[in-house]
Amino acid sequence: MSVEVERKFVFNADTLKRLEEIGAVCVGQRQFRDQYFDTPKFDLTLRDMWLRKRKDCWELKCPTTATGTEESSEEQSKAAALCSRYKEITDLPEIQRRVKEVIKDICGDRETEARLPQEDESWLSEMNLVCFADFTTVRKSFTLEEKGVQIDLDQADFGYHVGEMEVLVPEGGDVQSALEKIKRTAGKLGLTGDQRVDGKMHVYLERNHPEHYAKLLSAHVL
Ligand code: V4E
Repeated sequence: MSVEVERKFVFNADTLKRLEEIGAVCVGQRQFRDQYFDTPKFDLTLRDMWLRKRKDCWELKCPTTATGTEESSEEQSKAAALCSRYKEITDLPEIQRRVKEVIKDICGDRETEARLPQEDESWLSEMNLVCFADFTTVRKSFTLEEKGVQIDLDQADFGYHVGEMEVLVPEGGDVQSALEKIKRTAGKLGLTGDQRVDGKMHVYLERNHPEHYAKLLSAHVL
């Protein structure tokens, strides 16, 4: 399990020029379809848990438990506020276990199989999970000299584009150093704004599922 620390940013034609100037290397372009799942009452996303299938792989993003020791100055806190941090779980039995924990809290201990073959998706209906978002993204990725920083420029098929810089921190690793890397990279790219930039899901839900979107806004998840 690792923690993803990332900052979203607005990009335009100048960003590509700037990336070249700061020595970013394009490591490729790929396309992927994302399908996100939740219960009809939004039990996962209202807990800021995001269950996704991408290219036949399952992933669950969950909030991290803040340690409270990471930001020691006001400047660091401001920089950190522009970043999101999520635990990324990719092991399917572990994903199923965590989702089951949530479902169990709501509907009691429903009988679900603990381990199911990856290709068998009956666990979704057993846990009352339905697909609420389905979209495709074209992603251009860049690496930088700054070790461990990846920059992605995403174009989603529903007409929204967004950039993100990301550092993956192994469990128990140094989140503060990841925040500093992101801050340095933002500086190199000339990102001056101090507003958080909406991710693809934010815009997707706002446009396609206003009821779900409104609930997540009220719960301060988005
Ligand atoms: C965590 C989260 C969602 C799941 C999708 O996360 P995101 O990193 O935006 O997607 P993507 O396609 O860039 O995934 P990657 O390829 O990096 O794994 S959807 C909404 N959230 C919460 C969230 C939030 N509250 N604020 C921000 C800025 N981002 C995400």
